[in-house]
Amino acid sequence: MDSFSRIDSLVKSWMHVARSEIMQNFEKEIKVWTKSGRNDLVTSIDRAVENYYVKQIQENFPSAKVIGEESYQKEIDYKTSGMVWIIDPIDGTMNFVKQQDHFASMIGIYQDGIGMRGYIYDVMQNDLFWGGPEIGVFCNEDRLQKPPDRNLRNGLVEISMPFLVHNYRSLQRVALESSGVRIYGSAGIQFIHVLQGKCAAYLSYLRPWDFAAGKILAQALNLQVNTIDGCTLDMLSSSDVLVATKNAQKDIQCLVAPAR
Ligand code: 2AM
Ligand code: CA
Ligand code: CA
Ligand code: CA
Repeated sequence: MDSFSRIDSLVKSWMHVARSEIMQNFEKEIKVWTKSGRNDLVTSIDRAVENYYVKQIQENFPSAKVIGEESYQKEIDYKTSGMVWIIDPIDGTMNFVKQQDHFASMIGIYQDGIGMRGYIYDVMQNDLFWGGPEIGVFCNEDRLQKPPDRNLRNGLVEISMPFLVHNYRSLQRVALESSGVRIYGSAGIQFIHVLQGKCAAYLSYLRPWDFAAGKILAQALNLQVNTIDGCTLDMLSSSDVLVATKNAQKDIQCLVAPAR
């Protein structure tokens, strides 16, 4: 098993290279394609950053398995044993295209199903959040303190647009009970807000690469990361996800309607 301090310096250097590539490409024309629908985008930069990470991982860790959003193939029989890297090259692609802001690059590393390292890079703020269970969480070189255990009434919540407009499991009740709702359109950026204590909870339907890194970082700060009902997330399955302080999780679970 490689020492994780070596892995940390490698991953940070790759993410810094990816950031430079992204920043340089703002000057050029970025190709954009739709995937499942008009709001589900992928760009030439998503693909280039993912290919770059995969190449680096394969060169440095030839036995590791790699799952990336843009190269994910359903038919591959992924196993959680050994070292598994889960990549979201650009999280918040719509923001990347429309705003050139509020997007993140994310990598999560699991060893035999246990989260070892998460990295979420807020590219435009140049803030790299990284860490894991043994070392805690850092923003660049500064250690993050555990956020206050706010209850729902005293905290902002971030709820994905589909959940809120469709009132999924009566989540509008949660919105009304909270201090207010914010929606940013990037799971990575919204994980960061919970890590920093800027909001008490984040609720969304997420795929493995959307939560792989954030789950590791949030749990290292005593935050709760589960399904809305409090079940453990399967690292290879999509699911509804609640990231929250312990108090906000309790409050939210009292308000949500049973799953149908
Ligand atoms: P993405 O940009 O990497 O696709 C808001 O859209 C957030 O939800 C983003 O973090 C986005 O990640 C994620 N997301 C998950 N599934 C999505 C989908 N089908 N369409 C758009 N965004 C999705
Ligand atoms: Ca996407
Ligand atoms: Ca994503
Ligand atoms: Ca993505």
